[in-house]
Amino acid sequence: EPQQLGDCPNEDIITKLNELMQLHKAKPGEEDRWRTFSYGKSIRALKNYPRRIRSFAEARSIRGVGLKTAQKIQEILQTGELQRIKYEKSEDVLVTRLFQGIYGVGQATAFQWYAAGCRTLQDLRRGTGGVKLSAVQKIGLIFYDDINDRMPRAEAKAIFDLITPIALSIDPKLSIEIMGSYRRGKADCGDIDILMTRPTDDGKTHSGVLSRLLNQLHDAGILVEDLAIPDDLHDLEATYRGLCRLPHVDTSRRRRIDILCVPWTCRGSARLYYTGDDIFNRAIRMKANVLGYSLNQRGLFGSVVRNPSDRRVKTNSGEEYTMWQLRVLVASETEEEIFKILGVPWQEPHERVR
Ligand code: DCP
Ligand code: MG
Ligand code: MN
Repeated sequence: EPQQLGDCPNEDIITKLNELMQLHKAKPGEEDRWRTFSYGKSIRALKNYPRRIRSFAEARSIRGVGLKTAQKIQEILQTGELQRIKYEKSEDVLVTRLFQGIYGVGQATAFQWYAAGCRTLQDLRRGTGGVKLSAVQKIGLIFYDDINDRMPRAEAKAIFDLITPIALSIDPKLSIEIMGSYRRGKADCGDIDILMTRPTDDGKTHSGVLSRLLNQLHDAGILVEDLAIPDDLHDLEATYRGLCRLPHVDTSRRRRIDILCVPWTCRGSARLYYTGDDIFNRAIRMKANVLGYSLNQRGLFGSVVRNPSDRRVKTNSGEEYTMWQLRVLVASETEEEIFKILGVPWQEPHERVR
C-alpha cells in the first residue's frame, strides 16, 4: 500500500517531479509523452520508498527511477530547486510550443517567428515582424483548435463508414482499413489513418484510385482541405494528408485524415507500421536491428550480401547501395510472419503500446 504523501520522506522531491510531469503532460510531443510516462513511474516508485533519499546512487538504485530522473533528484537534494521547471515555463518555450501546434510548423519556424517578435496566434494572423505563413500553415492556423483536438472514436468510424462505399464504388476489390490509434482500440483519435491497397491476382492494381477517391470525397463534402498531395497520385505507394469532416452537419469539426497507399505485397509491414504506436514501432525496429534485420513499412529486410567488389546498385525506387549493403526482403505480406521471424510473441493491436 502506498503511504500517504504527508508521511512520505521524499515528499519535496515528488512535488517537484510532479510539477515537471504536469508541464510535459500538457505538451503534445512524443518526447513529452515519454517523459510524462517516465516521471509517473519514478513518482510511483518514490511514493513507495521508505527512507529519505541521500544520494544520486541511492536514487538510481530504486527500481523505476531512470538516469535522468536520478540526476534531477540529485539537483533537488543539492539545491532544493529544479531548473527545468523554470525552463518549461519560460515565455519562449510556451510561445514556440503554441506555434508548433500549427500544422506544418516545426521548431525552427516557431523560433524564427518568436525572434521576429510574434507572441500570439493573433500576431501571426497580422503578420507581425513581417512573418509569412505558407498556404498549409494558414490552414493550420485557421483550424488550430480542430486540428489539435482529438475526436471520439465513433466519429472516426462514422467518417470512415462514409468513405468506404465511395472507395469501393471506384474499385470493389480495393482493401481499405483504418489503422493508427483507431485500430489500437483507443477511445479517441488524433486523426483518421487509412491504409489502402488492392490484390493483384487479376493483373490490376490500385493505381489511379487515390486521385478519383480524393475528387469524390471533395465532391461529397467529406474532404475540406488538402495539406499534402503526393507528387505522383498514380504511384502504388503514396501518402495523402488533409482535413475532413462529417458532411451536412453545420457544427461538425474539421478532422485530420491521412491516406496511405501501398503495394499489395507490402500490406503486412505497412499494417504493422501504420498500427503503431510509434514507441512500439521504435522498439520492434530496434529488435530487428539487433538481429541483423532492418524493418520499415515496406518490409523486413535481412542478411547483408557481402561483396568486396563495391559495385553500385540502384533499386527501382532510386536508392543507391553498394553491393555489400544490399538487403534482401525477408517478409512483408503479413504482420504474423514478421513477429514470428523476429521471435516476438504476437501482440494484438490494443497491446502494442510501449
Ligand atoms: N508512425 C510512426 N512514427 C511516426 C509517425 C507515425 O511509427 N513518427 C506510425 C505509428 C502510428 C501510425 O504511424 O501509430 C499513425 O500515426 P499517427 O501520427 O496518426 O499516430 P496514432 O494514430 O498512433 O495516434 P493519434 O491518435 O494521435 O493519431
Ligand atoms: Mg492517427
Ligand atoms: Mn496519422
